[in-house]
Amino acid sequence: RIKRSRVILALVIFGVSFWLMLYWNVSSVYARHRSQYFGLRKDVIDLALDMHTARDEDKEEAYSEAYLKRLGEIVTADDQRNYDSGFHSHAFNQMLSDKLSLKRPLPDVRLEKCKDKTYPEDLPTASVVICFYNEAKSTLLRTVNTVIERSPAYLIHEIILVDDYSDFDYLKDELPHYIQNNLPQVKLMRTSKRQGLIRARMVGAKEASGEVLLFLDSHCEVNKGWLEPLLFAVRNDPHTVSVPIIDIVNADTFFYEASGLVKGGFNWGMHYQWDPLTQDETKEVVKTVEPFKSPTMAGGLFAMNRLYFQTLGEYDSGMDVWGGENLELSFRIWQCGGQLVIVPCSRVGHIFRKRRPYGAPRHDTFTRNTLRMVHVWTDEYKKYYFHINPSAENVNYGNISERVYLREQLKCKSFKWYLENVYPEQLHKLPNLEKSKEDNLRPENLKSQYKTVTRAKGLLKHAGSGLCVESEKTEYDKRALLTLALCNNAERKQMWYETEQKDMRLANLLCMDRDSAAGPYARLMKCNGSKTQTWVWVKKETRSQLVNPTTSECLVTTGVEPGSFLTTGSCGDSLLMQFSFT
Ligand code: UD2
Ligand code: MN
Repeated sequence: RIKRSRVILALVIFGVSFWLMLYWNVSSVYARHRSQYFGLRKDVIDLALDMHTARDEDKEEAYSEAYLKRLGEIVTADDQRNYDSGFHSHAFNQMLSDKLSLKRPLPDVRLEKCKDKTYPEDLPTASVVICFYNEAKSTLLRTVNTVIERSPAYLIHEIILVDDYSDFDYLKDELPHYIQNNLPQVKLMRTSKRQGLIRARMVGAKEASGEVLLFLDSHCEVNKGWLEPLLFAVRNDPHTVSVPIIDIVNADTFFYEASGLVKGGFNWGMHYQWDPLTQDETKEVVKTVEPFKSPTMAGGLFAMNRLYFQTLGEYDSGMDVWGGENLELSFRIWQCGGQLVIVPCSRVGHIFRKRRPYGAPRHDTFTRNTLRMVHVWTDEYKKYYFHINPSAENVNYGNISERVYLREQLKCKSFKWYLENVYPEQLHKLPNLEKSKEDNLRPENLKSQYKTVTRAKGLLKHAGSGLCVESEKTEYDKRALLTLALCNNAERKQMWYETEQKDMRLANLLCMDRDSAAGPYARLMKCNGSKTQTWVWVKKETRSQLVNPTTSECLVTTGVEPGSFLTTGSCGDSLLMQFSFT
């Protein structure tokens, strides 16, 4: 009997002290940090990972895919509801974003040479202008916080937030207080009706008084050393507009992915596109890490001398909500005597989403805006746009006389000049006016528009097994994987084409792709020029490996028997990672 009461007593003491300790621990952590976070839920794990206090291995962990996966796990029904409503409002994983620190560590993905580059101290100061419409709090504040954390304070003249008449209560009510109490360098403005991002940027630019305007989207994370090289490019020549490399913050996983070296272009539907640099251009950039010229910009992120922005005609205020302004500004810069460069040492992450979560008061602002641009800047080349887009002829685009006048005043060059001197690649891709629109968009004809140059053709042989890489199918099937098989010269499904764009095409049709979002294995996908389809041979001494620049990982097999799959992994000396092209 004595024994039993002792056991019970011991259990009670243990239980009480356990709960006390737990309570004390959690509540003090919350108390210390609650005030900083504008009502955002803070994960305890997350707190341990703040930039300044984290150990290096924790930082590594904090941006690893595994960590983000754990944090983003949907466990309860509440999680599910939260997750769904986040996607509904923002088209990204808001639930996960809300759990991540506002200044979470990011991998330093700059080219090696960028890391020890220095810049003069007398750089011009920047007014950072960020417009937003119904943005999520965590992504908006992460944009602002990373700018403050990762920029020398004396270079930030001010940060101007332009609320484009958002409806969300936390933006209308809480945000002004939060800023007043926590962010003295931030000015918050609100438009008196929905303007769209183009006019909202003009509102912000009017308020600015720094030497340089620096525009950002409201869901960015600037990375280490992002600011100085952008400002340096603009300081050296006020008619230069500089753009960072835009890295990818994955909308589902929030994983930070480095972008490859690409420049901005467009197609004849007047959609922006990324064009890979040629091999020689890439070599040059890796060697010098100097800014390189780009025919167009994506639109959201750039630095521009403020007075130059004004004299060049700001933006076309007749453009609504979204779209077209990026090509308009790009053409205007080049045709009217300026230049546009991409600065390889400056890196900013941006959440790219699959759809735009907001509507527009007038629908299809993209076509309307593009028409305004096409009629002012593209001269006789507009016939190619209309050939691809015949229905655009009936769309009303308003009055453009002011912009036509601006072009005369600035004595700008022709679009022909622009194509010949800035974007000659596009001259070879003019749609064929003899053929119908449908014919022009047919894949076999697109091939001539998006011409690829084959560098080599042959079997892709795996050194570890002596087997060759083939696909379970040569036509597109998202379940088909790449596997090892006995080499056979006559097999179409083993014939690889290595192109000038550094993709690997099977049977000259589909591209080897290692998109982690699509699954853990390499497979064939439609060729799209993305970096998950870029493969670079790295040949050193006895090594000969295929490296995917997205992750800097090497192509590797899961085994040495026929039927083994292909994936990528950390590069090493293993024979499993060695391939040759025969
Ligand atoms: C890209 C650009 C974007 C803009 C657009 C074309 C990048 C990374 N992004 O689209 O900056 O050039 O192409 O027009 O290059 N916003 C408002 N009011 C609105 C709608 C949007 O203020 O009525 C804000 C929005 O909160 C965001 C920014 O404008 O901060 C850009 O909008 P987005 O992120 O939806 O555009 P995105 O990245 O698809
Ligand atoms: Mn955006």
